[in-house]
Order: sequence, then structure tokens, then C-alpha cells
Amino acid sequence: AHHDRRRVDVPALPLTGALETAFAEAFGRAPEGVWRAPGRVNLIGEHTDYNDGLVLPFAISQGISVAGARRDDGVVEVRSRQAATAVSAPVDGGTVASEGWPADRAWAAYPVGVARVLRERGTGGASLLIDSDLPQGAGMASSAALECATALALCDLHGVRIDRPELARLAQRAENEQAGSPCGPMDQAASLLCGAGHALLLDCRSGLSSRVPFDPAAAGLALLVVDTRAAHALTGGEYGRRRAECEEAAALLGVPALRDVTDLPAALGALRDPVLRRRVQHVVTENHRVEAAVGLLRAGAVAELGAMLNASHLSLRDQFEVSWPAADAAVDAALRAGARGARMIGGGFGGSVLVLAPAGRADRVRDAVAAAYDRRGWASPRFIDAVPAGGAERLSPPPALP
Ligand code: GAF
Repeated sequence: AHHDRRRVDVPALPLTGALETAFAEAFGRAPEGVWRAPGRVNLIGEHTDYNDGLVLPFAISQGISVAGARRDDGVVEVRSRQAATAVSAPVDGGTVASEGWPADRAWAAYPVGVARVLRERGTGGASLLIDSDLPQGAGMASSAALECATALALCDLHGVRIDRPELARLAQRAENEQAGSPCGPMDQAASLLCGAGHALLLDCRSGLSSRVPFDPAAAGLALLVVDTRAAHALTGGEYGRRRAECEEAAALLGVPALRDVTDLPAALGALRDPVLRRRVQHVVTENHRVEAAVGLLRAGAVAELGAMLNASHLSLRDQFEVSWPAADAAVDAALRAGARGARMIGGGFGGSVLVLAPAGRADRVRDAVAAAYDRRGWASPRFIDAVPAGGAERLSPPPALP
């Protein structure tokens, strides 16, 4: 049969029942519940979160599920349907980052790290089985989804109540301190706080967020995520270097964070280093693009978001310098094929591109991007239809009716 390369679907997540059965086989007992946390696509507001700025992500229907049962021996044992090794670790250990785990256990740093951070709040051990339909390293925040699903499971299993904004900060701390990756607060907040049919406007300084209605389909538009197949990792040096450059620029400008730059020409004039000037140019204008995007969404002008996405991509490519060739090629091909806008998403140097296109042109866009990769002899891109979905939740047992 003809294999249509345009539609390499991400495998559907097994039903909760299948995960519960797999848990019973793995651990010899029934799980007490199943929790799920989604990945995210950031509509706009890239590399603004650790500058105390604004972001506008939405959750997608792909995510990570965790079946779990409480343990009272202080051990967290994690297994994954996507990984060969099972990992057991005490919840009262130090930091995973300082223990030098081998590469095949690296994925477990996220759930074990969360268990270690949440232990201070009264959670304990657990047996956990993880399943994912979220591509890893594709810039859709799979590590945050893993942390957030684990965090919800541990809180429920140990009867600990923590509100979601705070839980998001704790999950971020687990990633920073335990997994040793210097991410900002966006991804964990998106996974825990997003609502279906909405994007999440998050002020990363105050931690306050609000949901902004976002229904591209109703406006005749499709949102396409192109996984460029160039894997991305936050633990590589470039992400941390960008953070350090932003902090250095803020210190030179005498402001707590680049969020506080109100006069862009004056700030650019005050900096001698052209690299720092480019970083500031991006962060300051990107915050304004988030505000403009929210204004357009609230006005019902969804298609006009395309111009914001394009401006964001150019700024990330030329000023912040975090794009990569397969992202630029995808953006280019998508725009030529009639997309309204396209940009790289996430930390950069690999991962995915978001395309906003008239629904009737989505197939043409997919073909054009695939052909552009083909011409260059690159691995075929993967496509995901992004639908603004709900945040993390317990899937089983269903919450009792009042
Ligand atoms: C990654 C990080 F995890 C986020 O905190 C954010 O900084 C993003 O890159 C860039 O906007 O996803």
C-alpha cells in the first residue's frame, strides 16, 4: 500500500485500562489511579519566561500518563513503556544531577526529581508506570508533562494538597535542581493550568495567569506542528548561555530583568556588546508581541496572529539566534505554500515549528514542507495537528460525584 508520508500519525495513547493492566503486570498489584499531563505548544512568547516576561502557550492533546500506587518504604520505582530500564531510588536522596546517573536512566531524573522535591511537602514513595504519546525532544515540553503527571499522582496518592500554580513552580524546581536543566516556568505552568479551547496568558513575574479563548478551527484555520526531527535538549549549553546573556544585559542596564526595559532605543544605546543588544531586542519586542497576540485573539482576529508568528520567528532566528536550519526551511516552505504564519517553538536548536494555515491549505503546507526536506535529503518531518486542549488531570478513578 502507498505509504503517505504526510500523515505519520503519533501513536494513539492506550486507554487507561490498558495502562492499568500493564501496571498490574509490572508491579504485581493494581494501580490506585491514573493521571495525565499534556505537552504544550507555545503560541508566542519565546525565551521571555526566564526574563520575568509574558508567554502564551496552549496545551495539546498529546501528553504523558502515569499509573501509580503508593508505597510506604520511601522508594519511588519508575518504569516507562518507552524505556527499557526500571529505576528505583530513595525519595530522600540528594539531587539526581549530583548522582551522575547513566544515560539510560536519564529520563527517570524527572519523576524521581519531582518525588524528591515534593517530599518536603509530605509526599512519599510510589510505584509508577509511565506512558507517552508525546514525541520526546520535539520541543513540546515532554519533560514538563512527565514532571506534572508525576506531581499530581504523588499528591493524590499521599493526600497532599498543593494549588496548581505552586505545584508548577515545584515541578520547575525539580527540573532545575534535580534534572539540572535551567528551564523557566512556562512549560510546567502550561501543563497544569491550561484549559481546552484556550491559550494561557502567564505573567512569569507575578505568576498570575488567565485563559484567553483560542479556537483556530472556528476561524477556518489549522494549527500544524512540524516536528523537524532535529532533537532538542535544554541540558545542552546554548540554552543556559542565552539565560546568562539576558541576566548580564539586565545587570548592565540596572534592571531586575529584561521585562523591565521600557525604552528600547535607550537600552540598545547603553549596551556596547552587539550580542547582548540582539538578545535585548528580541526579549523586549517578544513581550510586546505576546500582548499584541492577546489583543488580536480577544478581538477575534485569529488569522492576524500569523504576522506575529512570522515576526517572532525572524527575531528568534536573527536576534536571539536559537533557530536551526530545519526550522527555517519548514517556516519558509509553509509560508510559500500559503500559511498565514509560522515559527519555531520552544528552546531552539532542534524541536518543532508551529504553522497557522487556512484549513483548506493544510495539506498543501504539509506537502511543501515534506518536499523541502526531501530535496535536502533530510529525514521526513512529522506532523501533528495541534488542538488547544485541557490541562493535567486524574483520569482514573474518576472524581466522585458530589
Ligand atoms: C524551553 C524552556 F523549558 C522554557 O522554560 C522556555 O524558556 C522555552 O524553552 C523558551 O521560551 O521550553
